[in-house]
Amino acid sequence: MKKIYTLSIPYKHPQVLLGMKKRGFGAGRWNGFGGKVKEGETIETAACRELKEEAGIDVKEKEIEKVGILDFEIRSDSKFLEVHVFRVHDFEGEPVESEEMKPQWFNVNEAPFDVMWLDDKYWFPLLFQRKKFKGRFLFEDDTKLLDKQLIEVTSL
Ligand code: CJF
Repeated sequence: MKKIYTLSIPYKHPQVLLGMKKRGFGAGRWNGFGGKVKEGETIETAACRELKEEAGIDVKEKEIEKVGILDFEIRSDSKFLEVHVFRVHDFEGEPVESEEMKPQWFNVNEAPFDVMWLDDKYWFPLLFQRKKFKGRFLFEDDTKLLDKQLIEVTSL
């Protein structure tokens, strides 16, 4: 079963806001903010909800821009994920730590790729080049990337 996820990354040049995931899937890694899209929710509504829940910030739907769609297969546990990536242009409130995430600003050139999902180093730089992308990543498990495809697209 394929599940749909959001992943939102606030970007105020030259910095991005990431969160250290404290529990659950991806714990111990820096990532954008996101999670599963629930029934009856649009992907955009889910993205804004997760930004509030995980980072404590208020984001309007007009302030998020879809920049990528990533398909993942994790073979070891037959997991399939479709992740919709959003760049967040503006928000209200100060980022606060939640039970899920500890937020921190990073310079775009100093993203902690060693402590992020293995796919991130490939598509993350496109976020800051005003590019849109589609990708497919095949993982054996959390720590082993077997295959990758990444293309730039004009529309998603
Ligand atoms: N950056 C990133 N976020 C993911 C997943 C991922 N790689 C796949 C697990 C192998 N890379 N998210 C999935 C869960 O929801 C948030 C984003």
